Amino acid sequence: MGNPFKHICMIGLGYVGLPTALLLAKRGIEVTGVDIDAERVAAINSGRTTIVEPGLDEMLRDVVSSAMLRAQDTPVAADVFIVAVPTPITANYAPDLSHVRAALNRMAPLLEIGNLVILESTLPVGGTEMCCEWLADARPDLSFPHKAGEGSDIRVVYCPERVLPGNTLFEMTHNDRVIGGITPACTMAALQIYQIFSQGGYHMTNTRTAELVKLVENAYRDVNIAFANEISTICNVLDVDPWEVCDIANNHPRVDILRQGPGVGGHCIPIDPWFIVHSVPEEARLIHMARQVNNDRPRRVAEQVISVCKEIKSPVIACLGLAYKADTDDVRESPSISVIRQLRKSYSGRLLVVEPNITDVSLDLTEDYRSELVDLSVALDSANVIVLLTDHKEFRRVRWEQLSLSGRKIIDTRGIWRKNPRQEANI
Ligand code: SAJ
Repeated sequence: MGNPFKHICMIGLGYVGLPTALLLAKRGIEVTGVDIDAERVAAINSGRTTIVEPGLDEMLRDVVSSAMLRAQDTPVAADVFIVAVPTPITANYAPDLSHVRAALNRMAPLLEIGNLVILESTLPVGGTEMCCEWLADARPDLSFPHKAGEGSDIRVVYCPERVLPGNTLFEMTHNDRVIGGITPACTMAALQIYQIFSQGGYHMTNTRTAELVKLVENAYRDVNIAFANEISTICNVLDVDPWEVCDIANNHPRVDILRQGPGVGGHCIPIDPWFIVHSVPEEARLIHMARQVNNDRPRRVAEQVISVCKEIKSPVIACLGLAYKADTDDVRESPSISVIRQLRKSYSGRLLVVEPNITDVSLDLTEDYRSELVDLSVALDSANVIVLLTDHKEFRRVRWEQLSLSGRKIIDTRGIWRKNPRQEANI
């Protein structure tokens, strides 16, 4: 039996929606991609991506030229609607579902009996049922599975993405999928969609379990990174090299500590644990504490840089790396920006920034923080304090001899230049 779903409307063409749309289109499914960002829509229709991600450009050119993907700013009627819009947190660390709600409101008038709605945006536990309520309010003429069960007119599923930015296309085709339908019929319908392009396994469950699995995965990573960061602080007090401690401890067959760093960035790990904390604040003590430990890292890095500057007559600081992690241009929630913001509270001298993946930085960074975006060579020539914040490949290639000018201070928050570990300060 062929797949009954011929036309998919993908709402949100960002880090998750665009690659998913491409993989479906590449396998012969007609995809209409929807995004409220007019520039992004125009770029996609002309075969250009707005994201640095291996393999994406090539695949986009391919599916745009074969007309299997078209982007526009409004949803269209389709067999399947996939929602992949951001779910940030509010100023009070509560889940902000406003983009999801807006996306559902825009597509609700287009829904027809037999449609499948898949939510890929990260949701708090209970979020999928809430989405069903919103759809049901907008379309009282249709039945939805949270009330109507197996025989509902519309099927609704939560299927979180779990891909690692930087390796998105590979992980999207090879990672296991968690599919949580409101009913088993919903789950089985979504399975048909993911089987079009995914070669990974499938874990079929209910929506609440799928929602919590996604949050737990990111909270687990956050707690492990917080542990590494706390070990680093402890080592600083005890005058022990934290990298060596973790390297040796990780030789134990049952120890696997992640790496300390300047903090945790990106659009997921610094955000998703708060969804758990918000729903069960009394119980989620460790998860809450890990967030606090990791959020505090940029302040500690900045404090250390300032203390090092006091040992130098005319300090010129170069911060290497703005992106939240290696070899991307993604600066969302980047700890590097927090470090720069903190530095500017007490340092008024020259501040250079090197980010090989970005040619144009925001005005905020250059004006509010009075920083200069420069090439790596300029930073290496002019700075006497080098702060490594992101472990981009361009920085990994720098040789120790290029760094270790006499009197120059080096703060390597990622531990990539460990030729002479004792010269690096711990945080
Ligand atoms: N980091 C460290 N030390 C480490 C590892 C990471 O400080 O040992 C920092 C990174 O530098 C970065 C942040 O943590 O600032 C997050 O980076 P990441 O590579 O750990 O994760 P993301 O945010 O790019 O992607 C995560 C992944 N989640 C897990 O690995 C459990 C990915 O699979 C998810 O799909 C993604 O979040 C998401 O969208 O939820």
